Amino acid sequence: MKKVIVTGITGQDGSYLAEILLKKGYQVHGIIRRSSSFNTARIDHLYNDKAILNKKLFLHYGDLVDTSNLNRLLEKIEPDEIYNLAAQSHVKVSFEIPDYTAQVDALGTLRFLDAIREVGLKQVKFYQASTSELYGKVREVPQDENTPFYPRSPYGVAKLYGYWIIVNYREAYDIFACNGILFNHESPRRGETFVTRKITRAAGRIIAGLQQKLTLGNLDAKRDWGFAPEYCEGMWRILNHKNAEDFVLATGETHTVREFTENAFTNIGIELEWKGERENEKGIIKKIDLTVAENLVESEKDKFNYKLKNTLKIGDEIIGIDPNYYRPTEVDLLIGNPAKAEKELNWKTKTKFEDLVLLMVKADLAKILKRGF
Ligand code: NAP
Ligand code: G4F
Repeated sequence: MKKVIVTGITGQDGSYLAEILLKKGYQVHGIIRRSSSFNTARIDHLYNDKAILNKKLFLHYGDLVDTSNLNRLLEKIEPDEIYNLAAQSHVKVSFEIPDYTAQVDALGTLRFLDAIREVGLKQVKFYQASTSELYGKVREVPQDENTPFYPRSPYGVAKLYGYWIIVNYREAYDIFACNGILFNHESPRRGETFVTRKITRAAGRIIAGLQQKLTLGNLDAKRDWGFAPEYCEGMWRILNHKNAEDFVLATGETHTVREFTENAFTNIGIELEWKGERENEKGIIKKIDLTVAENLVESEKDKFNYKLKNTLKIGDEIIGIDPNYYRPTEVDLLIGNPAKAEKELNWKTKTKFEDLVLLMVKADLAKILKRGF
């Protein structure tokens, strides 16, 4: 049985990757950090499975800012593959905590690579969660493995260090280390403060009568959004390619935050109309049909404890802008070219933009009607 270490296993990607690796027959060792309350919600379904926990899935405390612990874990586990997904992953937050972001996202990667060298694990393969944020103020459209980088946030700069230290250790010490340059990927497990999940959750809460308004920042930023589990399968393919190389994973399509918002609200029966400009812009209800939301989750209604209960009407202002969500430097346009991954890894996204929005809205609405919040 091959052994694998996954850092960031409690995150969106880590939870999907753990499922994929367990299905492929790996023994999975997840690194979790100590928190004052439970932080394992995304892997509880694995954690609570007696056939899996401490048989195929093992959890260890660890932190990317603690070198001694990384060495001990590598010596004890002797993994065949390592997926380094742990990060302070929020771009806006990285402007508030740039030093910590660099400690984890830049130096954390170095610490891990150096621990591999120190322990002498010659055969181990290392995946680094690189990002389309490296392209930042983009130098070409679309972006691929040869596009020059121009990061626009402390997060992007820290991840750029991570990218180059992978390349350097690969060339200097012959470590099988690869960067997956992944464009945005989302799911019902996405953190609630990233824009897609913030929108789909708010759509559910607004139609359920639990929230009056959604407040956003830059509506015109464009992102290449895909479905997270497909990208986690791509991570495995990158590490199981014959050569240690870097790959872009993306859909090749781009959409604005505004389009994402319009789509999400259409899925719950609300057609939006935009009025005003910049921070005075507002999203107003142009048409509303409550049966759309009811029909969306009809098949799950036996599990619900709550009912849709709202007083929404045409003309209500349900979206506003708060400049606090603007970033000091923004990444305006991301669109990836996944041709290399399609050709060499036989990897391709399946879930289209509209289907991604739909599945996220549906999951959030069902969750809200089950739990009541
Ligand atoms: P996420 O949901 O924010 O998960 C981040 C994970 O890292 C969590 O498990 C978190 O633990 C853990 N973590 C944070 N700081 C840590 C530390 N100091 N030591 C150990 N663990 C730490 O992120 P994600 O969306 O799954 O993304 C996974 C990786 O891919 C990240 O490196 C991200 O930067 C990168 N990436 C993501 C995307 C995307 O669109 N999702 C695109 C490109 C690259 P807690 O649960 O305790 O907070
Ligand atoms: O959802 P976001 O916070 O994701 P962002 O900044 O693109 O970063 C994500 O993708 C990267 C890959 O490109 C990852 F490396 C990174 O770890 C993370 O997963 O913001 C997307 C866009 C931005 O342009 C932002 O300005 O949405 C805009 N936006 C508008 N209103 C907002 C909001 N973003 C957030 N988080 N919250 C808002 O209210």
